[in-house]
Amino acid sequence: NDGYKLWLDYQPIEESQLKSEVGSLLDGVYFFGENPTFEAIKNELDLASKSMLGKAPIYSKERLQNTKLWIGTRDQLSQVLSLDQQAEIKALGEDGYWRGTVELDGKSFYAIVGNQPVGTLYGVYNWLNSIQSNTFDKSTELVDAPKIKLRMLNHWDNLDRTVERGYAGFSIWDWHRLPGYIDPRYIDYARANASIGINAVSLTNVNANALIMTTDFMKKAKALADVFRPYGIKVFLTARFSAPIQLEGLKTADPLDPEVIAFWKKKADEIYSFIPDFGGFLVKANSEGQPGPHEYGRNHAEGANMLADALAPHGGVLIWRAFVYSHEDEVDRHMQANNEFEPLDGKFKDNVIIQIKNGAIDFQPREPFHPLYGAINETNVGMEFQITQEYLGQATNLVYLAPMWEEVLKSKTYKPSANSTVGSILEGKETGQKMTLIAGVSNIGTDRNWTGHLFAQSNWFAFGKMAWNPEVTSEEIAEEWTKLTFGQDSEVVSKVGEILLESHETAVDYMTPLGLHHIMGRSHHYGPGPWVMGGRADWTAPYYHQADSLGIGFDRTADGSGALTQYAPEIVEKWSDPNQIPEKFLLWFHHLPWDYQLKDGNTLWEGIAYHYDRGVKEVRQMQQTWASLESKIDPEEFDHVRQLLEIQEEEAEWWRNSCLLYFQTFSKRPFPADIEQPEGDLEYYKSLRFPNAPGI
Ligand code: BDP
Repeated sequence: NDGYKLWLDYQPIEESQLKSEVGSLLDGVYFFGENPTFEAIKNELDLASKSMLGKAPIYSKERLQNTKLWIGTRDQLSQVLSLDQQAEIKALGEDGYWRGTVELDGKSFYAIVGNQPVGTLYGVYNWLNSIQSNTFDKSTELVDAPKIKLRMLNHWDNLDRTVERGYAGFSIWDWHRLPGYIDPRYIDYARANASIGINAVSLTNVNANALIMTTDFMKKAKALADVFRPYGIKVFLTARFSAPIQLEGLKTADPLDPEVIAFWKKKADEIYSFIPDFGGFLVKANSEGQPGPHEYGRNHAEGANMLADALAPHGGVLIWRAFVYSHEDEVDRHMQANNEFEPLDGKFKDNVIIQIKNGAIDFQPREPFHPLYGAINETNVGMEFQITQEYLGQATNLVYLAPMWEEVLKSKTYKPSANSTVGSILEGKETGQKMTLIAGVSNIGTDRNWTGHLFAQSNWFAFGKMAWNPEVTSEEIAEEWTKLTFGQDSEVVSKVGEILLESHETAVDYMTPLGLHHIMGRSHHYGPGPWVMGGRADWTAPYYHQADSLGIGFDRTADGSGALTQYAPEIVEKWSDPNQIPEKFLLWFHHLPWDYQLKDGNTLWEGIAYHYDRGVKEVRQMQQTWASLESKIDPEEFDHVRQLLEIQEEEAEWWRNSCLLYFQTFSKRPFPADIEQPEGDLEYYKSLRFPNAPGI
């Protein structure tokens, strides 16, 4: 098994009651009506049935005779569903579905019903999933509906097929052969996304290339949109703010200039002529050198609203990123997004969403939630997670990210109300926001298994599940993914679950424990680089760790940079006190002496050393756990993960040795005697260069 089939590999079912029950349902499938989404469902049922049961489904032409399984929409089934059932389904909204048994004239039928065809598709995937994980029970009714409207992948794919921060090969979009050639992989991609509820994709890098707005590329994007449509997936593109200058030779890209306004309106009209259900634009502006409204003395709202107006007549959405910071600004980078966006709250058009990263710095192994959550409440906000592991071991480290996302989603913001959490804000519960969004930076590429590391598939999977329901736990998702990927064996399920659930804390331990951050290698972010100096201050490591002879950590309290004061008073009060702040965020907000006493009685210096050392030991534990499953895992998959875990062990040691030897030059203290003594020479670690590190 090379992993290509992802969680949709539909393992054969052993002889059992489940097998005969499912077999009998698939012997009489009736579709209420025809449409492209139902064709997609048929395709999935064919694949699943052949693989799980060894036979093709039988489709009946008549809804009563020889029929067991009904598939359709609420409208289509209105004559056979009770009024109560119809009301229940209607309440689920556009993407919701119901599945259960319906009695008619003394016969019972199993029905999968969505309000729209795409809801039916989600219901079918959920049903197939319950069969694979052996939880299908015909007598229980099941309803489900997403809590977030736009569940979106952001590809950082360039038009030359390189992928920014991509670690799984090249871009799966073969722009050169599009629109004429439809790679079958596009369909498998759409199936995988639909099966976990993802319903939007932005195809191109946020560091955008204006060429995507040319007619030729629009035709290529249209070809992809046509493939994705039956699967309920909308296409978005990244818009480069300077496109009017680059493509049309205008003198300016000023958002208030009539010619600029006309340019974008014309572009939007043209895109919609190719893709009538086009999602909209995703924009990175005035960040890391990208063009934007600031060049013309305009603010983010003026820039975003101009593009939003161009999309509005077509029902499009403008997603504007809050990832902004400038090195001319002397202020702590942590504070810059709030400084720029809080004054603009309420000034954005209704079809604008501000897409905010989970934390204020940049997808670190662990970050406290971004202080913009709860701070702007008259503007639509959406989440940006990073599925690709830019700062989390890239393609070689096994790190299940769902616990990190769960931690952020469950964080209490105390704003706008006492019980607000990041998740409740995103769901629109706090402000009544209707257009809700959770986006994730994709980890997909041309590698046969899509994600480079087999276990990185779990992150794509978990992202979809959490975007659908931000209240689900990482533990539930881990179990589901494991069963779908490796089967039902209880030892496998529990041991893989252990590996998954401990992997994030493990990575934090050997990379950035106790709130340390941004100490990775320069620009490629591969491996440790706590010594990285030179150039922009906020691109150096000492800017973030602030180690000196007295101690370590970034003082962001009111006495320091003041970034902490951007949070709600409840948080400010607690986190300002090093004894009350959760230790996982200690050095994120405090500069503390090397002998500062931690909760377990160790000094800060000892604590740092123990965390790094534990991280390495935890990786070895993961190796052992994996090794114990050898007889139960497909040999190809087993060996793939075994080899990568070996690399991960070496990299964890590299992290530990580098960081501890480096920080020791400031702390001037010995390592605790009971840790594995960091070996090697700091100069050696500093001299390592990785000119071809991927994904830059
Ligand atoms: C950082 C990446 C950079 C991205 C940037 C962004 O290092 O490649 O362009 O974020 O999100 O994480 O715009």
